[in-house]
Amino acid sequence: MIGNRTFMMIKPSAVKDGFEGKILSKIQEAGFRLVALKKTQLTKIQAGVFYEVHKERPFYSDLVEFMSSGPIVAAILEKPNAVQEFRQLIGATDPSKADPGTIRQLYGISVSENAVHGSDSDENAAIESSFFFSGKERF
Ligand code: 3AN
Repeated sequence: MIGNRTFMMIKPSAVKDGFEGKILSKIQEAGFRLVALKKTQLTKIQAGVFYEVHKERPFYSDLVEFMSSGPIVAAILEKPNAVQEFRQLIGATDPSKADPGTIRQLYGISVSENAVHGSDSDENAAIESSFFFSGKERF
């Protein structure tokens, strides 16, 4: 069964640049409903746990450093086939390779500072959502 929820984060660089409103409005215009939303800052330990799957990759420590460097905006989004639909809306990991009009093409700076994170599977969407939100914070 295809899930209808995904998890996303607006990364510290895009928050610093003040793109939260523009990005959220693009997400809503694309038909996603906001189930949960918060602005918070990850500690290094939390960022390390969140990106644990990338532990062996050479960019892991820079990624943890960057993701804990400033506030982020986290959200749970709802739409049929949410994971795939959202990844299409954000575009390729490298903003210079992302399709025109995608969030990463519009607001990304580099492969690491690529504006947003989007879950890559229904399973990870559930794990990542629970990392940030309790049941009482979902509507
Ligand atoms: P995506 O976020 O598109 O699913 P992943 O899962 O391959 O991409 O990578 C997770 C995060 O790690 C990316 N969002 C990006 O910020 C960072 N990342 C991926 N590849 C690189 C790289 N070669 N150099 C620096 N950061 C990277």
